[in-house]
Amino acid sequence: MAKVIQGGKKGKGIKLGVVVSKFNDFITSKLLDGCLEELSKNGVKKSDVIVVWVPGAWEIPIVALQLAKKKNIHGVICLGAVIRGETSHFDFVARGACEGIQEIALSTGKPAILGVLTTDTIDQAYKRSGKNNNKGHDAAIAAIEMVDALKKLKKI
Ligand code: INI
Repeated sequence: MAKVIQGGKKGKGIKLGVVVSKFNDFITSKLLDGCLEELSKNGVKKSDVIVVWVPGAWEIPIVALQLAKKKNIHGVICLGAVIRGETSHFDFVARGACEGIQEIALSTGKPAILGVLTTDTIDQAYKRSGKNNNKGHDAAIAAIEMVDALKKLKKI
């Protein structure tokens, strides 16, 4: 019988950092609400979550890295909204943020969850930050599951 490992939705005792960008805050504040609500629903204590606001998605990785390096933080959730404009700026910011976040996970061994929307339009961003479809909510679940899965992996 194969040994199967999967992270559960057990948030109790998990300490997380949440980094959220001010740029497009009409979207990112909704991602943050969805994220915090879901963390709480799954047993993560409010006092175990630290939220840091940064200017834009470009600035997310440096702060998320500092948080992820801390002993008492199990993982970080990164929330942002990069919306395509008329220039290639979008591509640089989106790629820098996403690759930076991935690098944090690989260099620290802690989950760094990608909750940065990269959309062509504001409408697409709205659709992914609403009550029923909210990527902040998905990011919260991913963080809890990953912390649990990595904890289990350490034990084998
Ligand atoms: N930052 C975002 O979070 N989303 C965007 O859509 C965006 N665009 O399109 O420019 C954006 N730019 C700002 C960037 O993240 C930095 O804050 C800025 O360049 C200062 O370093």
